[in-house]
Amino acid sequence: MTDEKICAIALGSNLGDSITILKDSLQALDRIPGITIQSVSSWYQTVAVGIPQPDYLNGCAILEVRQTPQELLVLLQAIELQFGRVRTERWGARTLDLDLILYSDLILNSPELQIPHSRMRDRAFVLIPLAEIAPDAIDPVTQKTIVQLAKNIDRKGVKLITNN
Ligand code: PH2
Ligand code: MG
Ligand code: MG
Repeated sequence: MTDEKICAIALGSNLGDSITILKDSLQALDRIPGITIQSVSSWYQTVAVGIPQPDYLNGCAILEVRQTPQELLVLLQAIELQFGRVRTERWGARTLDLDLILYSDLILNSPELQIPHSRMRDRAFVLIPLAEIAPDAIDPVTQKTIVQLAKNIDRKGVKLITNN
């Protein structure tokens, strides 16, 4: 464990009762010692990027954590499994996807974990919810804020479903 760090995660689901799964997974995260949820975005219905599959529900959350990025990755994967995630094809439909997007100002490129998330800058379904709750967070790679990154993104296919 380290000192407390602020990080951002992206949540997604396109199988099962997605809204319940997403909300329950946040509760499960908040119950873990060393993790405190600071804020949660609205939920968005988003057209699937990549292979054809049902629309997703996506959102983002800001966490305060004592865990290292590697410890956090293990915990996020355990919660994915707890909510019925089955790993079949890459980018395929899933009950729950929890991706670590930002971890303080860390840049990490290891085989199992890339921070910031390598595709976050192209993904409206990450940037739009993240811009709601962390507009001024800085991407340590480009030094741009989330709002600046979100400005250039195509918003088509991302529809607001629920405000929190
Ligand atoms: N996740 C993927 C692949 N494609 N598309 C949307 N709209 N939302 C996602 O969360 C998503 C996706 C793989 O993680
Ligand atoms: Mg993932
Ligand atoms: Mg993902």
